[in-house]
Amino acid sequence: MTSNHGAAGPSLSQLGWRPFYAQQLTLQDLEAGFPARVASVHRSRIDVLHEGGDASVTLPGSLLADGSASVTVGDWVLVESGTDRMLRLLERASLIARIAAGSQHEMQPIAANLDTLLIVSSCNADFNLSRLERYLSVALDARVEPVILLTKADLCDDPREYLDQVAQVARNVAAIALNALGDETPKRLAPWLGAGQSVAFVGSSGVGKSTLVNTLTLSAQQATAGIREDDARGRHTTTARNLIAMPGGAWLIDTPGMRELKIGAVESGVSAVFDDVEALASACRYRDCSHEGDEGCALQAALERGEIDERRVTSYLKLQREAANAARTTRERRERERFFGRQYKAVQDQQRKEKQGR
Ligand SMILES: Nc1nc2c(ncn2[C@@H]2O[C@H](COP(=O)(O)OP(=O)(O)O)[C@@H](O)[C@H]2O)c(=O)[nH]1
Ligand SMILES: [Mg+2]
Ligand SMILES: [Zn+2]
Repeated sequence: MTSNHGAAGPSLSQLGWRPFYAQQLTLQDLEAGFPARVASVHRSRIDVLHEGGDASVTLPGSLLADGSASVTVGDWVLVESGTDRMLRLLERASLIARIAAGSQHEMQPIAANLDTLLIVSSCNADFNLSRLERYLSVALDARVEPVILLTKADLCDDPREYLDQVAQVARNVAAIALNALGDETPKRLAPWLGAGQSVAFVGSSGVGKSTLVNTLTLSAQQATAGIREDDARGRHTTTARNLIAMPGGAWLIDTPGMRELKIGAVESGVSAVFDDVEALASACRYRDCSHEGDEGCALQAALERGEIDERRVTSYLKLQREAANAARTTRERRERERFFGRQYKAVQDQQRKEKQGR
């Protein structure tokens, strides 16, 4: 990445700009403002990168009411020229969201416009197909390409055993066994780390995510683009960026939310990951078959014939249930909010009438 202090920043295409976003802007839009990519989100402001360098941008009031939750790292926004106010959020090519911490079941965007989700596991006790299926569901639901990285290949006898298992649950997904500390690692990941590509790492703690980032980053003598302290007027701005420039021109989205990814309403992702299971289940006698002892259950029959793995069916049912619960609680919350919104308005109307009547 270029310096933050010069007049010129990276080009739009280096920032990940695509025709998909350009199509959303009219000539008037481009006269009023310029596109910028969100590097970090604060309470009432966002830090962005754009062709001119970087900027601190004011969020519009409509977003503030939302706790600025609706803009997230990786987003493209239109920023007003001259005022540095955000005018508009552009439609996302992809979005990873999770259920927000706490009990409100609110969906919280975590990373927008990712191209690749690098799912990290190790060739050791961390290796767990059901966990991989969980991350795959998140990626496919978000319209992000998953790539599976199996670290610590140098510590195990035969990494192919792990790769073979992965191939059975993720037929069309790239999977690579590697040593996260290895010299050849940057080259092996290069296909997903080209200019303007946006990636994020997920995986349990200890599997080698930080090691991978270090290996990839140090390979080009690139320190982090995470901190800046500047401003001619002496205002101290320390900006912890969550959009980190990688050698080769890719962007790493690294947020706390990314590190503790919990599954949201990713039903279509679950369907995509388990298309083989769903194909079998479509032959169940009852459309609402629970696949847990119902009469005429095609999944149970396939299990008995040994045509499908019990672990995979169990994993499918579990993820499907979780995703459905997430969808239901989110829906209920929205309905509750609408209900209270109406109640509130009714009370206000009543009070106004009483005032006028007096
Ligand atoms: N030998 C070897 N050690 C690794 C590999 N990947 C990670 N480690 C080690 O595993 C430990 C945890 O890695 P870390 O990157 O902190 O995991 P994170 O929690 O996913 O960020 C560190 O001591 C790493 O050096 C690998 O591929 N080979
Ligand atoms: Mg780490
Ligand atoms: Zn069934």
